[in-house]
Amino acid sequence: MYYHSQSKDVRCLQRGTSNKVPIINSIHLARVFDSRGDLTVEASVQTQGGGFGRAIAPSGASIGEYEATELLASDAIAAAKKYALPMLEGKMDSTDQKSVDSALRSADGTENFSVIGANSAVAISLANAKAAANFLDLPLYQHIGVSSKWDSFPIPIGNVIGGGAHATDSTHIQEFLSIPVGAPCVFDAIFANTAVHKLTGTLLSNRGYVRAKGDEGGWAASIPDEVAFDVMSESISEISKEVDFEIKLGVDMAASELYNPLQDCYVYGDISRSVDEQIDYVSELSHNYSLAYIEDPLDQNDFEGFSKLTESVGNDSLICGDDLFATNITRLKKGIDLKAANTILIKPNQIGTLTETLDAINLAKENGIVPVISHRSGETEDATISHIAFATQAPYIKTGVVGGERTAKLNELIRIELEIKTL
Ligand code: 2PG
Ligand code: MG
Repeated sequence: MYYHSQSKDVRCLQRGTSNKVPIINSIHLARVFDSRGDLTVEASVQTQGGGFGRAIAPSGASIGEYEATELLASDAIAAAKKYALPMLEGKMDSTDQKSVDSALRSADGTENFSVIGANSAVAISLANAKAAANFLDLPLYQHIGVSSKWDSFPIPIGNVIGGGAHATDSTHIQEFLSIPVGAPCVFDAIFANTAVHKLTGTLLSNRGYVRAKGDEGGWAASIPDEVAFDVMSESISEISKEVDFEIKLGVDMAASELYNPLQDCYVYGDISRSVDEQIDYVSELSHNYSLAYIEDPLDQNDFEGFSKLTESVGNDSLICGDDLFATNITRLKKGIDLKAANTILIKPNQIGTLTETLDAINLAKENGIVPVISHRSGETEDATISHIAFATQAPYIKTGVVGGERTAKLNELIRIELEIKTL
């Protein structure tokens, strides 16, 4: 989505004026709580010359097989203190993010961060970027920005009804998403998502369903998936009229969670679908509900099935690989070769460093794959992904609708949008 106002080049803004090299002075790691009440890793990085940055690792519930390893917070902290901190403190220039991230890689020594934990790695990596930005006196999105123009904004994709691994006794499909594709600005887009969320709650109540909330703040109710589609279609069309721009429907099927490898089928309670039936079912959903976005419609190992589906409905719907790609460029390259998807979900903690997160976004863009920057179901007040989304001019960000840990990102998007308009 693009702003109508003329773009302005802000890269010419004077970076930090200090001559000092912001060597990392100290990294403090602490256990803090996430939105599920689970412990996670917080990193605070202090540099010479006064740079300070803090970041917190998020945590998934529907965790893909190919994600970097999340360790127990206490183990991740102990291992990072032992192996990573000695390679960083007093040695690395925080403005050289690539070197900091490759030091994290060498300190760990594995492909999946199984020694220091992706939770320690991502917290340190993101906190370092924030410390460098702080030293340079730049907002984070400008420090990591690969664009010379700030003329577009990411459309927030909002979780309105949630089930699967995020809520018991709710839908089989994990997320029913509101996507305000026609919104003229971030603020209006967020407003539309909140209105859809409210109206959906009311419609569920009116139909006599008891509502709870899932991990990401989406409504959880004991309803068949078809009812969720129905209610969402109604609220999206109603709110579309009210706000006077188009809102589309999307889903995260999180199909790796539905897949039964022993029987090679997808299980929705009493209904079970073969792989071909699943592809047909998803194609029908795409047509029946004009789905703008379908995430993980098939199991994380089924590149072939993804290719078939993308061939069949890829012109109408964004077919997004989350567990399929795990923000990993090796898997993304395979997906590009096989034309498995036209969209990739980007979660920094799936890969462990900011550099590799940006590499995945760049590779996607170079190959016409749409990057969607994403939160996790277990979140905190950390709003780094809002900066990554603006920095990379990603067209979408998936970060929920309600709940403090979700509004932390949404409100940060609003702040960035306001700032960009004054540049
Ligand atoms: C997903 C995410 C975020 P989790 O599947 O896309 O919505 O959930 O963090 O549990 O993997
Ligand atoms: Mg997903």
